[in-house]
Amino acid sequence: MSKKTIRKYDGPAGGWGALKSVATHLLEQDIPLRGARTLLKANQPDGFDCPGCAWPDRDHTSTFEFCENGAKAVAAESTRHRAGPELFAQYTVSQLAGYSDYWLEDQGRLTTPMRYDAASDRYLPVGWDQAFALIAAHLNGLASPDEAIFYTSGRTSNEAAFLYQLFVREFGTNNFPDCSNMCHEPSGVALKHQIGVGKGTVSLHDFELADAIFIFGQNPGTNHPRMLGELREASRRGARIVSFNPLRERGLERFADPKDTLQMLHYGSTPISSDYCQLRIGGDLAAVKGMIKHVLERDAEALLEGRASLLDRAFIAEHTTGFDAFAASVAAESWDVIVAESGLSEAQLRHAGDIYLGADKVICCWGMGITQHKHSVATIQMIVNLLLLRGHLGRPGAGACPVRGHSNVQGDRTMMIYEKPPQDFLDRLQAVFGFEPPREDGYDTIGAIEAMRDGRARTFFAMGGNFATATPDTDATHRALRNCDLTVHVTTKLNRSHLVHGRDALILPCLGRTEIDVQEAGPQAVTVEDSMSMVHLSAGINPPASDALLSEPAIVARLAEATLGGRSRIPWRWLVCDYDRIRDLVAQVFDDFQDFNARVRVPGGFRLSNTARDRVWVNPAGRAVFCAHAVPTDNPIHRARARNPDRPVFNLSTLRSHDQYNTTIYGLNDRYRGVFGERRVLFIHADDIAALGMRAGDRVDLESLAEDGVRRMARRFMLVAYDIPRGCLSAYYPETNALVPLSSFADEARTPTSKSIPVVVLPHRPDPEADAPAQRDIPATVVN
Ligand SMILES: Nc1nc2c(c(=O)[nH]1)N[C@H]1C(S)=C(S)[C@@H](COP(=O)(O)OP(=O)(O)OC[C@H]3O[C@@H](n4cnc5c(=O)[nH]c(N)nc54)[C@H](O)[C@@H]3O)O[C@H]1N2
Ligand SMILES: Nc1nc2c(c(=O)[nH]1)N[C@H]1C(S)=C(S)[C@@H](COP(=O)(O)OP(=O)(O)OC[C@H]3O[C@@H](n4cnc5c(=O)[nH]c(N)nc54)[C@H](O)[C@@H]3O)O[C@H]1N2
Ligand SMILES: [Mo]
Repeated sequence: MSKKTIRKYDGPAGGWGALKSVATHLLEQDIPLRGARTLLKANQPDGFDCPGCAWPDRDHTSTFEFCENGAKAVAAESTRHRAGPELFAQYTVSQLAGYSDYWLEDQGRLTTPMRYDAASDRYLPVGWDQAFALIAAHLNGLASPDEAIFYTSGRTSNEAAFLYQLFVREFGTNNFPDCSNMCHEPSGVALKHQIGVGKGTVSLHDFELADAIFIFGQNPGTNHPRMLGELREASRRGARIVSFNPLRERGLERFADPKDTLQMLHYGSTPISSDYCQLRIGGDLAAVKGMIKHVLERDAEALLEGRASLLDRAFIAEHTTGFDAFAASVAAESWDVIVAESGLSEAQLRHAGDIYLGADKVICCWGMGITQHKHSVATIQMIVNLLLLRGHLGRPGAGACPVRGHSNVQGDRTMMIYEKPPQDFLDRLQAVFGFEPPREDGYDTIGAIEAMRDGRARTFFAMGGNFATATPDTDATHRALRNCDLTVHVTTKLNRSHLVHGRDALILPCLGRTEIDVQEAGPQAVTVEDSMSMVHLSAGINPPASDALLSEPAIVARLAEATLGGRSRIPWRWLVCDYDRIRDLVAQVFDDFQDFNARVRVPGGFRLSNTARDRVWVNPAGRAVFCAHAVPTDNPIHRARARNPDRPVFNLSTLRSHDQYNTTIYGLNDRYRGVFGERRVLFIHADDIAALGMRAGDRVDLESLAEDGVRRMARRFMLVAYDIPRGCLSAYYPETNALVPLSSFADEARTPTSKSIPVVVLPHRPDPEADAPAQRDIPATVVN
C-alpha cells in the first residue's frame, strides 16, 4: 500500500512507469510467471480477447501489443488469491460490508456457489442444482415475468449474451438494463437517428490515413492505452490531434511506447495532441458549434469572393437533410454564449475550426466526457454535424468513433441485450424459435432501480458487473436492491453488489475469459465484437480458478432448463455442449452473422456491415440528418447557480483513476495525475481553493444540489490544486456516485449525468456513521 502523496507527474504516458506498474501488479496477485505467459496470449489469434477495453487491435493477429491496463485486467483475473467458503465462514455479510471495494475484490476469485443465510447473516455453500431450483422457484412465483430484472455488464461473450436474451424473452420480459445504459447509450441514440446505425463508422485503418483527429472527453492513456499507439503513429506522420478536455491528461500530451526499445532507452516520448482545448465541463456542444460557426463564416466569405465552397456541397445535397435550418441555427447562436458556455476563447475555437478546414480526412472520437451529461445526445449530434459539413462519413480516413468501454459491450447490444428490441427482431425470434416474445419495452438501468424501489420488480439477476456500486444515487439503489425477494450475481470476484442483497441471495462463480472452458465437445471459444465492429474468437489458456466454476453459457442453459422445464422447445443443454451450435442459431437470427462459424475462424475475424460507412442511410429520413441544437443555458448546473446566487456552485465530473477498472479498484494510485495512496481527492483550481478560504490538503464534504429536494452527500475528500478550469471539479467514480440523483439523466438516452453534478463544497464535518464504511484497509499516512 503506498503512502498518500500528491506530486506532479512530469513523465510521458506509458514508458518505464507502465512496465514497472505491470510488474508490481503481477507480484501483488502472486503470479510472476503464469501471469507473464498469460499476457503474451492476450489478443492473439489462438489466445483470449483482452478483458480490458473495447479498443480493437491491429488485425487481431501476431504482434503483441503492450498495454499496462490490459495487463492489470488480466492479472486481476488470473490472480492466485481465492475467496472460497472459508472467507464467508470467517465474516458475516455485515462485517464484509465494512471493507472497501478494493479489499473485497482483493480476496481473489470466487470458487463455490454461495447462498445467503439470514439466520447467521452469512453466505453458505450451495450446490448448483439447488441454486438453479431456488431461482426458478422465485421466477415462476412472480405475478408477471415483468417483475424480474436481468442486468448485463459488458464482458459477457456473444454466445452467453445470445442465450441469455433468448432465455429471458422466452421467460417473458424485455427487462434488460445493462452497463451500456450508463455508458455509450447516447451515442447509439444520437447516431441511429442521425446516420441510421448506432455504432462508430471508422476502422483502425482509417487512423492511418486521417489528417486530423479530434478527441472529445476521453482519457486513452488510462482507459484505452492501445489507442495511444495509433495516435502516436498519426502524430509522427504529421496529423493534427486536437483534444477537448477540462483536464490536461498526460496520455493526450505525450506517450512513450514500451515496445519502442530505442525510445525507451533514451527516455524519449512522442507528443500526442498538437492542440489542447481545456474547456469547461459540459462545454463541448458550445465548442463544436463555435467551430462550425467559424467554418460556415469562412465558407460564406469564400463564396462571396467567388472561390469554391469549403463545404462538401455535393455530399450535403445528395446525402443529407436539414442543412439550411441547421446553418440558420448556427448563425443565430452568439459568440458570447459559445464562449461563456465552452470556456474557450473565440480565437481558440476559430483556430480549431481552421484545423478542421485544413484537413482532408477527419476523425472525431469521444468517450464518457461527452456521453454522461444531460445534453449528451445533442452534443454527439453536433460532433457528427461537424463531420457532415465536409463529407467526413463513409470515406477512407474519416468518420465517427465513439470509443466503447467494456470489451464486449458492443457485442452484447448486437446480440440484443436491449430493453427496447425492434419488432422485426422479435418477429425473427418468433419465426426461428416458435415462442411469442414479449413485445413491450423493458426497464433500462434507471427504470430497473425505480421498479425495485417501488416493488414493481421483485427479483434481480446480474450477468457480471457491480450494479450496486456502478449505478447512480447509491442510497436509493441500495434500498431498491434490498427490497428484492431475490438477488443473484454471476461473477468472478466478490464485490459490493453481493453484500447489498435481497431476502434470498446467490453468488454464482463463473469462468473468466482467460480460462479454459471445457464442454462436452472439448475446449470452447467464445466471440466478442470490438469498438470498430470486428468480431473474433477468444479462447482461454489458464486452468479454471476452481473446479466448481461454470461458464456463463452453461449457467444460462441450466437456469433456462430449471425455470422453463417442458415449456421450452429449445435444447438448452445440447446447445452448450458445443458453442458452434449457439453460433449457428445466432446466424439464423441475425443476417449479418451468416456463416458465423466459418467466418469467425479466419484469423482476425470479420467486420460487421455498417450502412453509414457505405453512405446508405437506413434511418427514417433516408439521409444523414443535420441536427440543429441550441447551446444549452438551462441545464441543472445553470439552475443550481441561479438558485444559489450567494455561494459558489461547482460542476463536478466523476472519472476513472489509472488504477481502477470501473468499480474494480486495482490500487490507490493515479500516476499520471500525481495522486498516490488516496482515492478521496477533489481536483480543483487553486484560485477556487483560495476563494473558499481553504488550503490544498484540507478535507471537504460535497453536497449535490438536486432538484428533487433530497440531500445527497459524499464526504471527506482531500482538496488537490489542479490545472482545471475555475468552477469545475473532478473526483473519482464510484466514491461520488451517491451524489447523482436518479432523476438526473441524459435527454432521450437516460444515461445518468455522472459528468455534470452541481455541488457545493463544505468543510468536512466528521460523521461516524457516514464515514465508517470502506475505509478500513487504508492506513493513515502522511499527506504532503
Ligand atoms: N484501465 C481502465 N480501462 C477502462 C475502464 C477503466 O475503468 N479502467 N473503463 C472502461 C469503460 S466501461 C469505459 S466506458 C471507458 C471509459 O473511458 P473514458 O471515456 O476515458 O472515461 P473517464 O475516465 O470516465 O473520463 C473521460 C475523460 O473525460 C473528461 N471529461 C470530463 N467531463 C468532460 C466534459 O464535460 N467534456 C470533455 N470534453 N471532457 C470531459 C475527463 O477529464 C476524462 O479525461 O474505458 C474503458 N476502459
Ligand atoms: N459516477 C460514475 N458512474 C459510472 C460511470 C462514471 O464514469 N461515473 N461509468 C459508467 C460506465 S461507463 C459503466 S460501463 C458502468 C460499469 O458498470 P458494471 O459493468 O456493472 O461494473 P464493473 O465495475 O465493470 O463490474 C465489475 C465486476 O464484474 C465482475 N466480472 C469481471 N469479469 C467478469 C466475467 O468475465 N464474468 C462475470 N460474470 N463477471 C465478471 C467482477 O465481479 C467485478 O466485480 O459504470 C457506470 N457508472
Ligand atoms: Mo463504460
